[in-house]
Amino acid sequence: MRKTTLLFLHRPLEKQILLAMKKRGFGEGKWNGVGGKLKDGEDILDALIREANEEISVTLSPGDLLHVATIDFYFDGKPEFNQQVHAYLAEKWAGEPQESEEMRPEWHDYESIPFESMWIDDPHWLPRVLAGEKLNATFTFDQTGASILKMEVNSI
Ligand code: 6OG
Repeated sequence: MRKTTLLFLHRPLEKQILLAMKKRGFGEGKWNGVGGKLKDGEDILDALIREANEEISVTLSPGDLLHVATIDFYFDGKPEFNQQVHAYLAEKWAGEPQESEEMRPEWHDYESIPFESMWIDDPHWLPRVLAGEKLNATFTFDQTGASILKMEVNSI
């Protein structure tokens, strides 16, 4: 399955997470972390560091990226959308997050994450990783991603 990356910057002491509004492409109109597909020859950390720089202009060191979840997403009847998302958190970075053509970043309190404008899987795993858990999960969506047909979320 195709691998993609997903990274959330956060400030654990202030209990704030940086979400970015996706302005185009897959997931347009949704708040999410930053990330995307791996380019030829890249590993997951290379791709995450590149995407964070392209999408919100921040610089990250590999040692500051904490792997928090591996999530297999299946779309019923749309296998071309299937992807294995490698999700990370970072609480250290260089630079101030900036808007790009693809993403508009904004800080949100953990208590008021706008789940109604996010992928519908997010409430099932994001609060758990923010609370310190590491997870393996599988979600099966309908063709459009509007409803979850099956899910499994396990602590590792
Ligand atoms: P590009 O197509 O922009 O990469 N992604 C998902 N994130 C969440 N929270 N839920 C999902 O449920 C997702 N499916 C994909 C991974 C897509 C970006 O969107 C994430 C990538 O960061 C279905 O290159």
